[in-house]
Amino acid sequence: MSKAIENVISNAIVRSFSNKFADSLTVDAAIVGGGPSAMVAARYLAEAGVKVAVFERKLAPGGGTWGGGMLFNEVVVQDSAIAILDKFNIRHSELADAPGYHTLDSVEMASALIYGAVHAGAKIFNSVSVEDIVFKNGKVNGLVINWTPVERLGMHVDPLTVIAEAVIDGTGHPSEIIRMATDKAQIKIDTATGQVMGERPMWVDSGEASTVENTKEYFPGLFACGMSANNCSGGYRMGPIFGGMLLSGKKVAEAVIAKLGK
Ligand code: 48F
Repeated sequence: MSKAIENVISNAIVRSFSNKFADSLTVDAAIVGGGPSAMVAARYLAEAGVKVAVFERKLAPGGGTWGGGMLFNEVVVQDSAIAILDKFNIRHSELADAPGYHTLDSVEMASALIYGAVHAGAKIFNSVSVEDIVFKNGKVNGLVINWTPVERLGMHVDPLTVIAEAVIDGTGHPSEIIRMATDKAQIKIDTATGQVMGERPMWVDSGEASTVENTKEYFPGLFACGMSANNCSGGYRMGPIFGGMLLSGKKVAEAVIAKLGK
């Protein structure tokens, strides 16, 4: 008797997903959050031959990209990050009255960043929340993960773990993973206070520069990029300009590649 097509479909999905998931339980780099800095990092890492998986709490990766500024779905990127937009084939147009600044469609940007990361070989697991870190022998060794619906419903279900040489906190404004490390593992991170310093109010050019400057390894095995890096080091916020996020993603990838000797 030939298999029912209903069975063929279900089997294919379960097998294919299980293979992908099982293979991603041990990676070189695990990224938490699927925002713009993370997507750029994932692509550069994958292209360098680094085995990389991204865990994103929401159903749709892309983080704060989709909504542009106040739901006006356009964002601004400055000249310094245009090469990254071009690499992802994201179209942009320079402002006639403010040379050096470009507008682009935020939906095109979000979807192109995600596609670029996956197509380069990064694995993205959506609707997965990181609820803890693996911390062994004074080093961050991986992530503790569970389904977001389990987290949201407060279900009493034990998580699974991912082992990684490098963990990248791309969780945006809250720096969730670095905070877990300082709170639960009681470590001091590489900031002026040893703790997460917290984001300051809006100052666009300062925030853009400090996001990139503060993208680094904060503790052995634990890196931060994007708004998470800015928040860790007490930088100013910058709103819907994304050059700093894109450059931060590239910078964290380079730091991880150097650390792993890839
Ligand atoms: O905040 P987010 O977009 O990351 P980003 O790369 O970019 C920031 C900009 O979008 C914007 C900005 C630009 O000027 O200020 O805010 O720093 O995306 C962070 C992603 O991380 C996910 C969250 O759902 C979001 O999509 N995330 C946060 N905590 C967790 C997580 C967690 N514990 N587990 C999994 N995903």
